[in-house]
Amino acid sequence: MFVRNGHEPQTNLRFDWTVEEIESIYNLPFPELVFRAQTIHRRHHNPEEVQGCTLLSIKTGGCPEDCAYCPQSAHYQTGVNRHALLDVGEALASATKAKEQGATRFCMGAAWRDAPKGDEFDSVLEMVRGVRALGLEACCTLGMLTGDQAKALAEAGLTAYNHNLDTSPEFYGEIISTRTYEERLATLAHVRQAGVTVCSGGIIGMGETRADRYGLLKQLANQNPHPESVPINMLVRVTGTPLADQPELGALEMVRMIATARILMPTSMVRLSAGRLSLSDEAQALCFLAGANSIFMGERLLTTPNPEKDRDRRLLDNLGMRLWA
Ligand code: SAM
Ligand code: DTB
Ligand code: SF4
Repeated sequence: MFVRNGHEPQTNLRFDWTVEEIESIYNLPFPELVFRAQTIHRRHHNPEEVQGCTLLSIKTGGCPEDCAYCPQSAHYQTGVNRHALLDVGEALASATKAKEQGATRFCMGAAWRDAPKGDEFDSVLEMVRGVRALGLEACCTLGMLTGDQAKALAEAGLTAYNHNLDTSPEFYGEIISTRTYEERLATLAHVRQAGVTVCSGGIIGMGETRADRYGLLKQLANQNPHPESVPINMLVRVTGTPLADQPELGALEMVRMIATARILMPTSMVRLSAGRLSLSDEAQALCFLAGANSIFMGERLLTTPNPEKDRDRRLLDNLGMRLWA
């Protein structure tokens, strides 16, 4: 009945949203916003199901970039346990466990500025082939990619590449100084050209204004095609990072962000990503009503905690919802 995973042909969609239009959607009266988002959601997705994804940090910490939110940046003292690239066997054991727990997508993250050349990259290709052989979707996030690296990942069978724009072009410089917005966009173009689906989203709660959230959504929604996958993260405030003391953003802001993303990008997967530990069951239910159709499962995201599997099972049971089988 539904074409899953943002693979529906993107016809009759718009790629020319203005900031004013996005602002007027984002600020609709809450019942109207959620109703519109849910109406669009039901046209393209099964509202009873969410996709379960599992993350694995295949290379942790010591990253040369200075992303102000990130526990893995070498610029900040966060106490993260650094480790070099995992063995292929370890990564695949973790993917096997993720599958047993109901995940259908396995995402491998590495704290690199850009994907390496040589043996390490070959190991990542091997991991991708192994994850695909388990029957799972494979996603990687390895930093910036060249066109050739994107092609090699495509040949290994990679389903999606995650590379977030994080925030608006205007606010970006407050958060990251070691690479530019244009470099991020260039990597996304390489991924697209290689025929790998694009996973790109951002983070809210970093001290940005609502206008910055509209700006991020405009960047994402005016790509043609839209990113097939749009992760919306709520900042996980990590001690030692410059954003550790940011005031907590209310959950309703997350719901507005998700609903607006759903309205602008009807066929994409909208992923309720980091930050679920700070959301109540009721807030997460509102996120699903607003069109979120994926969660990260398992007790750990990359380096920070995530709800335990029993809590998620109870949540979905209580809502009469289920994971993709
Ligand atoms: N190093 C690669 C890169 O930045 O492209 C891949 C790994 S990086 C950790 C993946 C994404 O995680 C970032 O783009 C960011 O959006 C998200 N992220 C990192 N730390 C976060 C935090 N504390 N809270 C929410 N999201 C976070
Ligand atoms: C995304 O947008 N969120 C995930 C995934 N893509 C790679 C990562 C969230 C990381 C949260 C901080 C951590 O656990 O280190
Ligand atoms: Fe490095 Fe990625 Fe963290 Fe930025 S978000 S510091 S690039 S691991």
